[in-house]
Amino acid sequence: MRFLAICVALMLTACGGGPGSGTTDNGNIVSAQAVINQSSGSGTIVGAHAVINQSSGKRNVVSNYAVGDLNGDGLDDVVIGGWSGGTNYLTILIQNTDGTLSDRTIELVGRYEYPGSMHIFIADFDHDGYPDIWSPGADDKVASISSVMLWGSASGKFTRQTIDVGIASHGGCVADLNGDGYQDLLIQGTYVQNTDNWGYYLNNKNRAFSTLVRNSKMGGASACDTIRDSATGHLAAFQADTSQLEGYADSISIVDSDLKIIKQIGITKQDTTLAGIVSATAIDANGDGLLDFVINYEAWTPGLPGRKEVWLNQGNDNFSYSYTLDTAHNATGNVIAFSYQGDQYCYFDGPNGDAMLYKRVNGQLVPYKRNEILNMATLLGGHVGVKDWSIWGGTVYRGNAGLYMLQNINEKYYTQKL
Ligand SMILES: [Ca+2]
Ligand SMILES: [Ca+2]
Ligand SMILES: [Ca+2]
Ligand SMILES: [Ca+2]
Repeated sequence: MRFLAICVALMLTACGGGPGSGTTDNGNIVSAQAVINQSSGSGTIVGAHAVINQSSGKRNVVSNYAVGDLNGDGLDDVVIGGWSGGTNYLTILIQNTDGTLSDRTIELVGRYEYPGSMHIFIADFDHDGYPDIWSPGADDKVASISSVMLWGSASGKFTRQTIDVGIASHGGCVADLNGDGYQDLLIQGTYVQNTDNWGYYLNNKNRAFSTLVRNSKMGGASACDTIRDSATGHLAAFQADTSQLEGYADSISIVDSDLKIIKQIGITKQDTTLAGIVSATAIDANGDGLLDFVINYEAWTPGLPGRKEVWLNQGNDNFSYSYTLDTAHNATGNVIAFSYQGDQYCYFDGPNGDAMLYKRVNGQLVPYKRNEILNMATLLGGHVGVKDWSIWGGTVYRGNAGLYMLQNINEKYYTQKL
C-alpha cells in the first residue's frame, strides 16, 4: 500500500503524455507500427506489437495480472485488474495463434469498469470445465470495493456475480483448503467496521461459498500462497503484510487436513529497514521436488529497492530462509510462477525497468533475459531506470513459439516474443 501511495503521487506529477501518444520526450515516433518487424516465416510475429483492439485510458494505478488459458486453446491469456482509488478497470486479453494479444473485454465481460482489486485469480471454481475469474475486493461494501466472480461459459463469455459480505479482502489467495478438489478463497485479515477479519470461504460447489470462517491462523494476506505436502497432506500457508493486526505476524502456518494448526513459522526479516512483504508465490526453487516460497519485500523509503528472498521447504513441515535473490530492484505485489517445457520460472513485476524474470538453472533461480525485457521497453519509448513511470510493468505468458512479454509502455500495452 505504501507503494501505491507513491505511485499515486507520482502519477499526478510525472506521468504525463496521453494514452497511446506513442511519442518519446525527444519527439521520436515509436508507435507500434514503427517497431513491428516482418513475419518470421513461421507465422510468428517478431518485434513488438501493440495489443490489438486495446482501449485507451484503462490503466489502473496499481495493476495486477493473472495469466491462464481462458478459452481452452492451450495458449495463455491475460487478465489485468487493479485499483486506482476511483474507477477501476478489468481487461481481458485473449492470445492469438501468432502470440499477439487481443483485447476482448467488451465482448466477453461487457464493460471495463469493475470495483477494483489488489489481486486477480483464474481457476475453475465451479468445475464446469470453464475457467472463472475471481477478484477479491479490498473492502466489500465498506469502501464500495466489492469482490467479483466472473463465471466462465462455453461461449467464452463471463457472467458477473458481485459478492458483498462486508469483509475486507484486500489480500487473498486461492487454495483447496479442505481437499475436496474445489478451490476455496482465503482473504486477508484487516480491521474493518470495528472487527478484525481474517479467514476463508469454503467452496460449497454449485457456485456457492460458505460464510466467512474466521480463523486467525489461516487466512489470506497481501502476500499469500499455499503449498500442499504430498506426503503428509499438510498445508503450508504463507501469510504476510498483515502487520496492522494486533498479535499477528508474518508467518507460514502449517495445518492438517482438518485445518487445525500444527505450527507457525515466523518470517524473520533479514534487513529490518524493509517494510512489508508484498508478494509471495510457490515454486520449486532448488529442484528437489518440494515447492518453496519466493517472496518480495518493499522498502520503507520511496524509490529504494526492496528485497526478494527464497524460503526453502525442507519437508516435514519445515521452511527456512535460504538466500536473497535481489536487493537492487523494486517490485509490486505481482509475482507469478510457471513452468514451460520442463523449466521453472518466476516473474516479479516492477515499474521503471525493475521487473525481473528468473529461471531455475542448476537448482538456483537466476535472472533470465533481462536485457530482452529492457530492450523491448526502450525501443517503445520507455526510460529504463528513470522513475517517470513510462515503463509501468506487465507480465510474461506462454504461447505457441515460446515465452512472450506483455509490457505497458507510455500507457499502452505491447507484446513481444521473449
Ligand atoms: Ca487461451
Ligand atoms: Ca467454471
Ligand atoms: Ca475445497
Ligand atoms: Ca524445493
